[in-house]
Amino acid sequence: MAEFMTRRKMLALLGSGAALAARPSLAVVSTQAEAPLQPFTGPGPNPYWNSVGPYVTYPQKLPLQRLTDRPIQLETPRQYFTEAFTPNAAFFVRYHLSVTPNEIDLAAWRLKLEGNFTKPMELSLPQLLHDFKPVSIAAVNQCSGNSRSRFQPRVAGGQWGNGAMGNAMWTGVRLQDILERAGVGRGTVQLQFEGLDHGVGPVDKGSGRFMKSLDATDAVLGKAIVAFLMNGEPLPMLNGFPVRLVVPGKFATYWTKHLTFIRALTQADNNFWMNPAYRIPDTPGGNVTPEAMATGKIKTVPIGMVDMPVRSFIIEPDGSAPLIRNMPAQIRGIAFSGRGRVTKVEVSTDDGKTWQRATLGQDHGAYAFRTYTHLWTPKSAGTFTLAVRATDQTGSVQTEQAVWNPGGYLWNRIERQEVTVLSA
Ligand SMILES: Nc1nc2c(c(=O)[nH]1)N[C@H]1C(S)=C(S)[C@@H](COP(=O)(O)O)O[C@H]1N2
Ligand SMILES: [Mo]
Repeated sequence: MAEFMTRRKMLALLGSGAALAARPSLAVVSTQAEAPLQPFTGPGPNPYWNSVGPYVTYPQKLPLQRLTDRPIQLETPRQYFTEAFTPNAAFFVRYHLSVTPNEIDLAAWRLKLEGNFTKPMELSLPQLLHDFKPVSIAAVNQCSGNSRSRFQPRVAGGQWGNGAMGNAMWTGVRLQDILERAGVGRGTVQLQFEGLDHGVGPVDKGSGRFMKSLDATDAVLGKAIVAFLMNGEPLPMLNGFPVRLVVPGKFATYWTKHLTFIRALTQADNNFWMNPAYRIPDTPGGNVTPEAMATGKIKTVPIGMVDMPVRSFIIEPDGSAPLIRNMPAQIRGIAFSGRGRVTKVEVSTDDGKTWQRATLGQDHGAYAFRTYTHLWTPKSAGTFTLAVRATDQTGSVQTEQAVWNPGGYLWNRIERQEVTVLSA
């Protein structure tokens, strides 16, 4: 019977039995063309959670989803986000330049403090490890362009799904302790950070060195650390071995990997990676329209001027298997904010019409992932749309409002997951 139905459908599509016999493969093509393709990476009702690249395995890494290979950009698959701490081997990777270090001679390596310091100096790794008091902080490293593929209209740049983020326990030396030792000179307006990677960068932009700067007056400098451990282990090479800058609450673009140069600047940094790259409209929420942007009158500021907005994610269920009516299902995932700890996570099982408070997991500090769980027993069969929204300490709550800016930054709309419930 089933075979007959299929055959009849194919015959209808092809118009005649003779054509079917002659070219059987056409039937498959035609049937697929009948149903519109799901949008893989947004926008759309239920885009893939991750990007769509193939799984690739780099040294010290589990199979991750490749966005580009030069520069190396790898996304963390969804299943790793059920836990508060992202395993080092699963942590996403983002570079801008094609030449990245494969090995580092630790005996020769120095952290160089240059420019307007009263005592410019070079610190060896043993000095960093022994001369300063180590501190630890759990903090989320999230790419400014995380979830960029959701933007509508689409914007240029890596079409990340949601996996350009990760939380780790970072251990290292307070940046402030290092700066004090070198003595930040009078008239220093910014501190610039640079690693060991290089390359040509975007053609003709003078951008072959990835340099990022923070204002000398930015309070975040007091929270930043020069980290040599990630979840208690040396950093994977691709995540910045031997040391990287950790800037709690700020987007990852300031979290310089392979940190080797710290420069005290007496003039604001205007290199390509500060301007025009990584800038947001100086508007509420960094939001703007393509039309307004096209006027050329919108003022922009470095994305470092803002902290990461509150976000939350549904990790399970992921829609890959049906739920069963009257059987309890665990809805779980993570939430975080760069602006203050997550105070509330709410889950909806009716597409955002009503909300229930989820149970929060262990508090690992204001800058970490906070896990949540919510037990749901579907009472009927059918298709349901789950949604999740988080609130942070500042009272900021996720909304249905989709942000738009030309860089594809700051996405934090309420996330959804469609699930099917069967009647057992
Ligand atoms: N040296 C160096 N540091 C860097 C970058 C880079 O290209 N080079 N990219 C930044 C950006 S934009 C991101 S998203 C994070 C990614 O960190 P990860 O690769 O450890 O996940 O590194 C930041 N630090
Ligand atoms: Mo990034």
